[in-house]
Amino acid sequence: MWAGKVSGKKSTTMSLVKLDFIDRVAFIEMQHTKRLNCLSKDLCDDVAAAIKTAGSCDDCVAIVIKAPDDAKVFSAGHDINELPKGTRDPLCFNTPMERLFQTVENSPLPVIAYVTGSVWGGGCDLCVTCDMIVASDDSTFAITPAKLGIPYNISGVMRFISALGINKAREMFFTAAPITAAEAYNLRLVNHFAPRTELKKILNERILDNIRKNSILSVVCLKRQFRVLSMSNAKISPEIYEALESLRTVIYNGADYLEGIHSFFEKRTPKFTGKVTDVNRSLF
Ligand code: YXS
Repeated sequence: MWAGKVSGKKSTTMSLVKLDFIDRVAFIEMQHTKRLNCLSKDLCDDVAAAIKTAGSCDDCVAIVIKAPDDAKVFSAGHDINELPKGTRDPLCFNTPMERLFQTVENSPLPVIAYVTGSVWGGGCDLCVTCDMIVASDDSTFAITPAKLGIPYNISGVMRFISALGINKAREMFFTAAPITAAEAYNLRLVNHFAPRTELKKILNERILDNIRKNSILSVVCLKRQFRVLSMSNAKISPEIYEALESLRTVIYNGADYLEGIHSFFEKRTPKFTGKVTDVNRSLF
């Protein structure tokens, strides 16, 4: 966990993240590449600390989260090693990955995902949580709970519905299949995509240079408005919320959840045995 303070605008390296300030923009590079930037507690905490540091610098106007420019994988998603082995909600409010998403949402500054390579599961949700995404044309995006028998959480599903529209969100969740950067652009999930050699130029010319010229007070106010308004139609009663959570409890206590995790590490195709009748129909 990095506890240092950024003095001036020099770059700073925490254990798994490098924080550079370039022309009033904070670049947070996830450097846990030997673990494919999977969102372990340590990586989530370091990225969140860097976001908070950037948000507390009086002349920073935007934050970019990135992997190394030559990364094959932007993020392999939640660290599967750290998923609870049943009986505990893997994606509840105060888990490190969810706390990272809350930090992105609550940062006063626009947070941009600069994606190079494939993005999986929680890594995809991190991008969707960001305010904008620019991606290399060889990037792909996949949300993967169904592949691992995981019950995704309500706020995460809401984010995808809000970003993609409900039918494409359903397709991504039900199939767990990656979509290309071009498809994500056509769905308006990705703001801009380009070959890796041109992506930094696009990021600066289409987004950062303009934000640098604008009033940061107005931008901060707009970010808060977008956050609140994008979730404003998510009205569910406490009873419905509790029914959905009961359904999730059945799933992460079920056989498929552990099978999904074990099969991943045993490098084999999962043999899911769950049946629709395992789910108490009265929950619907
Ligand atoms: O065998 P070793 O020890 O070298 O380790 C392998 C992988 O086990 C490991 N690794 C991971 N470890 C923990 N959590 C992960 N998410 C994870 N992903 C990979 O990294 C080492 C190298 O992986 P390998 O050999 O598969 O590399 P590759 O280049 O052949 O393939 C790269 C990927 C990313 C396509 C492949 O590693 C992969 O499919 N990873 C899992 C992607 C995924 O399904 N992520 C979802 C995690 S769960 C999550 O995010 C949410 C909770 S949810 O599922 O609900 O969305």
